[in-house]
Amino acid sequence: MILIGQYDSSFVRRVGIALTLYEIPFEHRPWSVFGDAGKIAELNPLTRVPTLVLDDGTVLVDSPSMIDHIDRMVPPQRRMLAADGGERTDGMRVMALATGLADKAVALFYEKVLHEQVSETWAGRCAGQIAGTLKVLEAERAARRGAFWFGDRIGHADVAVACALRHANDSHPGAIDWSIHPALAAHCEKLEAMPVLRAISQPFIPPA
Ligand SMILES: N[C@@H](CCC(=O)N[C@@H](CS)C(=O)NCC(=O)O)C(=O)O
Repeated sequence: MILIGQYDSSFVRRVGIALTLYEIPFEHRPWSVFGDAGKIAELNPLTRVPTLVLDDGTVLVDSPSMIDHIDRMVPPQRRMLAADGGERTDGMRVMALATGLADKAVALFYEKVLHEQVSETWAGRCAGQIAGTLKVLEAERAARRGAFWFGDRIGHADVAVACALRHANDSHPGAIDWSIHPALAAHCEKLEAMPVLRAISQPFIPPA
């Protein structure tokens, strides 16, 4: 299995973290969506990362389908998402809030660096969507007393939130006011201190 993309992408990072926690061997190719666009496009017409090449040559092109695939490679008791019921729905919902926030942080970054004239309408909309999602995630994490979002075991939702917020914070320095998001600050600090998050990590590199 080959995971393509740099770990400063929250989407690539969360897949790399899940593969590592599941002890699934994989090759990592830290290709850039800009510098290595041609090589990525040969595998993934969307020219995006993560791109995951499975052992049979199948190419997966977004992180939710990768997480779904690798979950099915491990026994049910090791999976980082409840098998069914309300906790599965909640896990999917928190993951979607986190990855949706990450989508908006990426969109805002591209707006700022790739357009000669930044659309203040679009930039303000993205910033508002990020702020609104942070508020919801903060309230939810504050209401949960467990070591992790859904109890005492790390799950995909925990990782998705930590990766999304690390990327948003690094790509938009100062944009997250941690003083008004103390539960998320504690969550991220705890996750980022884990050996797997320290290993699957890379400082943010803006497109050249
Ligand atoms: N929904 C996708 C989002 C992937 C994504 O937006 N990746 C960014 C890097 S963080 C990318 O490839 N951007 C290049 C582009 O969109 O052209 C996922 O979950 O994998």
